Amino acid sequence: MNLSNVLETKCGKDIASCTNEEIYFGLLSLVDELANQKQSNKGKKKVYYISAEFLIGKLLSNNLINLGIYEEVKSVLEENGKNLSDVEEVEPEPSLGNGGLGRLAACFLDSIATLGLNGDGIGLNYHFGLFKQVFKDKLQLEQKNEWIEKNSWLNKTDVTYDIECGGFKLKSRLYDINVIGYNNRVNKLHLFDVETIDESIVKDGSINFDKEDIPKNLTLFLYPDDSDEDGRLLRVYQQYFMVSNAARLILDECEAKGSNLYDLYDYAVIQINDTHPTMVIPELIRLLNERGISMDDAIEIVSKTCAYTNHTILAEALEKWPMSYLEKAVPNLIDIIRELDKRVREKYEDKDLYIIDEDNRVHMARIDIHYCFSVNGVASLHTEILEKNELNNFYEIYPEKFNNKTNGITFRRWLMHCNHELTNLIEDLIGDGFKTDANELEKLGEYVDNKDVLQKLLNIKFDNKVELKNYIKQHQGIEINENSIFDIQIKRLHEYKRQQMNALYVIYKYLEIKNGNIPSTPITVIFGAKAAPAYTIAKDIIHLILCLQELINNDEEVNKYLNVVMVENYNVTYAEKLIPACDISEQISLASKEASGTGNMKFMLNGALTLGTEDGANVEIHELVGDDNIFIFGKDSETVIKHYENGDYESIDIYARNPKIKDVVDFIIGKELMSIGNAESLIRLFKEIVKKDWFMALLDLEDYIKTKELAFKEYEDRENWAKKMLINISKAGYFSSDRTINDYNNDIWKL
Ligand code: 8GP
Repeated sequence: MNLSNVLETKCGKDIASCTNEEIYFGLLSLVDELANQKQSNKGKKKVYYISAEFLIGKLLSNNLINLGIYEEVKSVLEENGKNLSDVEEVEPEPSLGNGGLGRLAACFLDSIATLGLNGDGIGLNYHFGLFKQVFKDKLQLEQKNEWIEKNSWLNKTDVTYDIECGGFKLKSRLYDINVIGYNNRVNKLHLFDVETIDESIVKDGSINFDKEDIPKNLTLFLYPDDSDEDGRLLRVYQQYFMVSNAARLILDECEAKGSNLYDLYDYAVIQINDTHPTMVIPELIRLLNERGISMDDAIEIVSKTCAYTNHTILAEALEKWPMSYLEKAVPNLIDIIRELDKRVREKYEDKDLYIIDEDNRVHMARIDIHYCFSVNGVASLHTEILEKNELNNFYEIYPEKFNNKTNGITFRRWLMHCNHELTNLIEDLIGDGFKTDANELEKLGEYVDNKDVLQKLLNIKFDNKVELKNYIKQHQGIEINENSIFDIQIKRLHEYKRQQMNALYVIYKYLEIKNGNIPSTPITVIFGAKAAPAYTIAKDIIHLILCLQELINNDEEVNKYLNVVMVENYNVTYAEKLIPACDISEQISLASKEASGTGNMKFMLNGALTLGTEDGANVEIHELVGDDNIFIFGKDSETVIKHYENGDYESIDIYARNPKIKDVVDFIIGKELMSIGNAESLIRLFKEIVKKDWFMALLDLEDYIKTKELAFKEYEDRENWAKKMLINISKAGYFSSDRTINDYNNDIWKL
């Protein structure tokens, strides 16, 4: 294929005279054409990964890489005076996910296709996805995030279903996105939409709409505000719509391949990504009943087909729907859910195992655990906590169902695409085998004393820092110093992730500098996070960070040594710029609360050093790199769990006892911040930390400050730091999602 000619035909004119937009649409159409030509061998059994979120990020460059034409396209564009990264800028980022759970789903699709496995994703086609974050007056505002254009990666299909909800019928339509494996097969991401959707009911500049008008609003937003009952009901409708479509599609596909439905599990395995898709269990049972299969048989068939992944132990995230909501939204499922509950009650006396509790709420995770054949956590520590604590009563009766699958990330996006320079260096040193076998990164260990290689690593990091600096300048007008230490915390905003503890460190450092204790190397603390629209304290934390940003960056005495930046609308695209530029990766959740984390893996792979607690996959990173190549602090999960059990943690004791901590916390409501910030918000946050501090930021603050100072000190020895970087990269192979998916396939899916 002569790429230059093909692309010119696609664009309708010579490349040199095309706009970046025209080139983008030309490439999009070319990629889809090449993908559709790839005949994937169908295979008898397929995994269906059902998820409310698929945080896929921009697709153009990744698709070019996976098709093996990235370099060629790049040089054809260059020959015509065009730049591929300018073309990438034109692509809108699909906003189909929120955080780790959604990004994991996207990495998994990449690995499933790359390993040549038969597996599709199923989810919803949210028109405005998760909101777009804008900052105004140092507060987060939410706006709709439009991403669907006339030409997009979505391909309209002929598949439609009539879905019956409480009170009305909805006509669905399936849209597909091609999932192109690296040098391998093409799978699908199936996204269902409702035909009657009406984008015009959302007014510009807001995320408000009539929550009761389900036929018009169903697929507008991911996680619509659930602070009122209409919002919560809408979520139930969304979940049911997603799984009812999924169930029908799965049954249709399996029957077409010859299944008599009694052998469904020979044709399909359904991975339920957290509890959002749980209703697929009763819905499948219902559809099998409709097709003449008895209740006993249907339950057995479905239980042998479905597997469940738990992504969090936070109680608020384990969904419990009031029966009254289900009666209203999904009346067809009520009898089946009652039947599933009855069978549990007949067997067990422990009320904590019941699906329907005394308050008539339906525990979605309990449906999953009783009626799936596999239950997995997402990192060793997380799975251990599920087995020993959170789900211990279930583990006692179903030990054989529980298993661990430590998360992973796709190296195509999180190395090859986002860090070309580092990829090239690695390839020069050890060849390109690591692209398909990530364990080969271990070979980099040989270079740990090679000064030339270490210097190259530092140079690449520096270049990436300059690039990030320019990007932030261009997008937010904020100037940062590329010669400073880049200390980065990017993830959803949640108190358990403890961005507030990092903000308290910033205050500590500010006060130190004011007192004449100047750091040897300047520091730039970077945050990126969205807060759920109804999560008040999370928004207060954003406000605090934005106030600190203004205060510090405008203080001539301090800003030479310390800067704070909260990037606006943190998303996958931003992550791809931030991660390669990072020196210190902040993974500071309260031990036991972060199921795994995957940002920690991305940073490590790109040569950042972790500053973290013994939580989630940090534990496994620590084991792999050893004590010398990571900065660990804070109380361990056992201690934390005991505090919760005994109810004996009082932040006010720490605040009152430790004058240094008191000064730092008091600063939140001191004159400097109160004069530029919103008093109500700052006072509320101050009180929360002093009186409640449910996620124990003060418990670890002192150790955090100490360890962070140590990390900054070690940074001074550049060569030694580069060694640590190299060791981190060389040990990152374990966290390839190819490894994770192989584990899922060997232990659960058996495709
Ligand atoms: C996240 C976990 O918080 C994170 O530790 C883990 O790495 C990731 O899942 C992938 O396993 N959980 C969520 O994103 C989550 O629970 N989201 C809820 C809002 C749906």
